[in-house]
Amino acid sequence: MKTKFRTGVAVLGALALFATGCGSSDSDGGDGGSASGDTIKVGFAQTGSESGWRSANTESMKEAFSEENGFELVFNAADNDPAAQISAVRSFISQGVDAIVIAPIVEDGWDDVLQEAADADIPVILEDRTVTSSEDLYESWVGLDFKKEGVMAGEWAATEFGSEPTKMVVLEGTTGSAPANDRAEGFDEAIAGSSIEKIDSQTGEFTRDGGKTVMEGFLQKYGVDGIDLVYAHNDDMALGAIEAIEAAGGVPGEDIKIVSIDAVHDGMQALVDGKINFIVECNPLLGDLAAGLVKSVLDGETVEKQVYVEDQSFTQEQAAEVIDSRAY
Ligand code: GZL
Repeated sequence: MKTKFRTGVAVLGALALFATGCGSSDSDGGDGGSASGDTIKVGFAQTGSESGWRSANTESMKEAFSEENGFELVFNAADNDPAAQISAVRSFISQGVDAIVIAPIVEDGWDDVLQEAADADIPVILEDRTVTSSEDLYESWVGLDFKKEGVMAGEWAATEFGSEPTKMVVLEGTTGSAPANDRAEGFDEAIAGSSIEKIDSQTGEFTRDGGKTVMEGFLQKYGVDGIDLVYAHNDDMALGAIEAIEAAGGVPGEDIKIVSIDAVHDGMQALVDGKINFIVECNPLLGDLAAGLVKSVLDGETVEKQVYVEDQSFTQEQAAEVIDSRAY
């Protein structure tokens, strides 16, 4: 049964502070290890390095799980390979780490290794993406509401195109990942009843090259004139689509409008430049919240099962106002 994160605690203030660098690690990351003051050894299983978002997330996690904050971090990036990521978690268990943090590449297939961590009495915190395993198998999850992000993107599209017949192609995120599944679900719900027709949909694996290759295929199949809208599950794929559209002689943002998710700097710059038309943010700066959860769990404190961060969205004008002051 898929666990949907509709309860839990929404934190905007704490993250907003950290996002602007005004926060202090003392309130979440903490100075020094657990209450006992010992260094905390944490295994962090990251997805890989597939996008600008992922780079910002990794940087945030490494800054929060620093030696000065009382941690010894064992870091693994699984190059978007779910089997390799599970092997990394098993390695953390055999190393006897104090806690494990996972950004799960895909939602399924986690029951066995999470049970092995529980049997070894090693608490697991999920950051960013979610899993379909029972929530009894992890202490807490901190991240974003991907379905809501999809709804926000779809509502913009439905408003932008109204009752005008619109042919849309979708650049999907990693197959089987929570953001890909939930962003699709939310967007489809939001455009229900509109005149937007999804004529094609394919994964670009959240990468710029993947988005470019898939968009090149769509353009060969439908032509610039046969596509009105691109819904990209992340900015990196949208940026790849921009390259493909321009190479085909089209004008991105005009001949073919683009709506995307993440709001990383390169995506926001393309929005300012009018090559993307609307972006929903997905804040990657989760490190301090994840570090705070690890310390709370190890100190025997009760933590929320879901801690999710509110999203915002940007038009071209709004992006121009904030792009120079953003933390990523
Ligand atoms: C979302 C995150 C997604 C981003 C992509 O929280 O898991 O993975 O949207 C990233 O850019 O690759």
